[in-house]
Amino acid sequence: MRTTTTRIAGASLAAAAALALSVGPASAADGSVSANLKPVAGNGVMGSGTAMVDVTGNTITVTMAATGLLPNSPHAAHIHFGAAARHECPILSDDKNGDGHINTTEGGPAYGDIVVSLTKTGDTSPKSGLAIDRFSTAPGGKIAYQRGSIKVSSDVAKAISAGESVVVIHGVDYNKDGKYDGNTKSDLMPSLPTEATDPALCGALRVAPAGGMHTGGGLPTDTLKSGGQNEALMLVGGVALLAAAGTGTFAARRARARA
Ligand SMILES: [Cu+2]
Repeated sequence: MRTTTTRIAGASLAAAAALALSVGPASAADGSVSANLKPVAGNGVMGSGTAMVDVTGNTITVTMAATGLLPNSPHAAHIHFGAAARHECPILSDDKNGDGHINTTEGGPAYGDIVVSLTKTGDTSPKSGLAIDRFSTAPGGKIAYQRGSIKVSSDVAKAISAGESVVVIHGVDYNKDGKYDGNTKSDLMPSLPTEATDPALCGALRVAPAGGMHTGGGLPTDTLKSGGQNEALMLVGGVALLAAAGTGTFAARRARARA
C-alpha cells in the first residue's frame, strides 16, 4: 500500500516538474494570446468568433474566425491598443453621445488606437485601417482569416504578449437592410455611413495557457501566479490534470471567465 502511494506521489511530482518547465516564457516579448469575440454592446450584432495571435520577436501571426457579420460587405478588422486604454471591449457607458450605439471613437477609451490592420494583402499598419478593399467581405457572414509575418513595433509586440490588446471587427447593419447606409456619418471617415465602421465584434486578447490554446496544453496562468499549481496537482492528481489540460477544458474555462 505504502509503496503504491509513494509511487503515485512521485509521478505527480514528475508531472509538476514537467509543467513548471513547460510554462517558462521563451523570451520577454514572445507568447500567445487569444480572444473570444463577442457582440459590441449596443450595436446589435448576433455574432461571435475567436482570435489568436502568436508573437515571436517583432513578428505576429493572426488567426481569426467569426460569424454573424453583415454578408458580402467589407469588414475592417484591427488589433487595437492604447497605453492609457482599459485593454477591454467597450461597454454601454462608453456611448458618450447617447445614441445607443458605440462608434469606433467611443470605443477608444476601452481598446485604444489601431495598432495592426488585419488586411488580407499588403500593408498591415494603422495606415490601412480603412483600406476596405483589402479586408474580408464576410461571405455568408463569416470571416476565416490567417496571416503570418506581420511586423509590429517592439512596444506593440510587448503589449500584445502582455494581454493588453483587443481585436475589433467593424461593420454593422443597424436597420437590417443588408447594406451599409443611413444618415449618420462615420466618425472615422465622413464619406462612409457609421454602419460601415462601427465596431461589430470585439475580444480582448488575453495570455493563453502555455503551448497556446490551439494545442490545449498548460495550466491557467492565474493558477500558476497564485501558487496554486501544487495544490491543484495534489487535489486532482498530476496525470488526470494533464489529461484534462490536453482536452482544452482549462483553456475554454479560462477564456469564458476572462471574456
Ligand atoms: Cu478597429
